[in-house]
Amino acid sequence: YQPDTGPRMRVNQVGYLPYGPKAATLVTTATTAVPWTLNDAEGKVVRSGWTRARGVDPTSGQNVQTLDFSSYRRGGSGYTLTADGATSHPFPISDAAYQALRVDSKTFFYTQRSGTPILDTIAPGYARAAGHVGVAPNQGDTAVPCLPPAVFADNWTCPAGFTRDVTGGWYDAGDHGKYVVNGGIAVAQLLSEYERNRTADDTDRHALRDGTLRVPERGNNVPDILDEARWELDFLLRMQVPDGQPLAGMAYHKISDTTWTGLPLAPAADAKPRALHRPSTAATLNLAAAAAQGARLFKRFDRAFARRLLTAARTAYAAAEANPALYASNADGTGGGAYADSDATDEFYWAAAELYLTTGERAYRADVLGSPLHTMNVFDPDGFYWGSTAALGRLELATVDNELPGRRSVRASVVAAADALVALQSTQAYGQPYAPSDNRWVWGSNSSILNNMVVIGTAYDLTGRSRYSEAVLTAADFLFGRNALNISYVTGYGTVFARNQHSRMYARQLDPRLPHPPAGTVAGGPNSGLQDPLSRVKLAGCVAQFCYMDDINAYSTNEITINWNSSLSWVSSFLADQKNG
Ligand code: 9MR
Repeated sequence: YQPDTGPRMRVNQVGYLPYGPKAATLVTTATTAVPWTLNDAEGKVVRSGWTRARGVDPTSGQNVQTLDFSSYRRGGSGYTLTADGATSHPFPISDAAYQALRVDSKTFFYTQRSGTPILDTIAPGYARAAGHVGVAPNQGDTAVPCLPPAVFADNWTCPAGFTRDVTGGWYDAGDHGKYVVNGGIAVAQLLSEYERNRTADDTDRHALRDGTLRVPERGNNVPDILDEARWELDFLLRMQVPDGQPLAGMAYHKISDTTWTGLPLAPAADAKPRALHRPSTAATLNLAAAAAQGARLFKRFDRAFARRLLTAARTAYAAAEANPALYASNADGTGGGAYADSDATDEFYWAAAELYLTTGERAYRADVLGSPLHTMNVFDPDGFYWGSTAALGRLELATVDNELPGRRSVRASVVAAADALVALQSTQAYGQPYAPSDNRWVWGSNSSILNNMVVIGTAYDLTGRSRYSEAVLTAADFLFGRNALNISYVTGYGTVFARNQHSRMYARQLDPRLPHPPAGTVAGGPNSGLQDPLSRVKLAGCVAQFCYMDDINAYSTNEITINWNSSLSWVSSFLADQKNG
């Protein structure tokens, strides 16, 4: 399999900011510097210089050179870069480069909504019937039974005839499952984006406004991003085990079909039985963390809802303390993702942090301070994700006002992590702040990159130092085309972009009547693990960045998920705020 990687000059196809950093990467056989030119739309040379030889880049196996044209600041469209006989895709230089993405990256959540019809007036081209509202052929999610307990080694069971209404929420990804650990981190990231708009200096407060996004709740005097978040929070509340049931207060780990549904398949056409899965400590704490954060932020808009959230968060946290090691199993991955985890220390830390930030109570503060993670570096350079959530707690403790003793070192730990990432980034010829030491990129590597950008962006918010905002902008170049495959990983953005991501709804590749994913959808990205049958065959022997293909069946490299788009959402908001460089 030989991907068409287009011109050897690699740029950010979405564009550069007039006052931002501007770098590009050239794939070449030349081992010493070569001259480059920047050309305007008429082909006139407007700037020139010499490249810097970088040798063989391990993440691609290519011999590459880089160039920097940051000093050129005139806005316009149709610019190209030329060197060594290669001319890049055209790109703009514009303050507006990321404005639309900030909105599009969130429309994704609307079209992923379960339990409600998707309206063409809100998402043109994406209208569909409500999924899983108890209308045939659907069997859920209004009365979902528990999975037969035989799947688990322990004795968890539900009383005969027990069912639960778990309608709503977002479909997790390209499948029809809804998973609490992943829903928790995704909604938390949207909430953090909102909260950042209140706490950070350098934002235009976009997330604080009503009427900014494509959501049906527009005009209800609640910021639209909170409306979208509430869709998931309401679902998370339904996933809490009710009083009187075994493990009351815990959260069911997930609800999904009992066997995998095929592709393509609209949510409303899913005829398979669905089931609740045994509660887990991790799901319970993710619910506690997200609900505690939601309680803090919804207080000014809906006090009753905020109270419900806080009660749910407290109850969940207490239930997790009583059941601290009830883990989801890797064996439970039929019909839905396993999302298995065998350590909840990080989830405890994150949940305690949110409960402390919301309530200020001593018990939660003591749990934050007493966590073994509190004094550790929780920032893995491979990025945080659903299985490793301590960084979310640390970022919150650093940015949300609080009186935690030792707060300075909390903030310093974020800046130190960002410094390490910026240092790593500077060694990378493609400019991504991600380079696993074994050169094996993980499932969802684009979200590793995006979440590392969140850490660096937070350091900018804490310090105001432009080296951090510039590092985030440079990292964005990678996602939008300055990479080994010369592809923008975000649908609808750039000249050549991912559009055949694994999804049962947006399966245009399989059925021309269906749409591609909506603009603003990020693909999982290169995955050295080749964990699906197609990639295993087509990408055998691939080097890191080449372990990706834009094919709907390559689900381990090319899926869509709420937790990856939530990272994109936070980052796109940060990028859109950097209008002046
Ligand atoms: O995002 C998940 C990734 O971190 C795991 O390595 C992978 C394998 O367990 O699963 C990913 O999550 C998928 C889930 O299992 C099923 N729905 C789609 C998710 C995204 O690919």
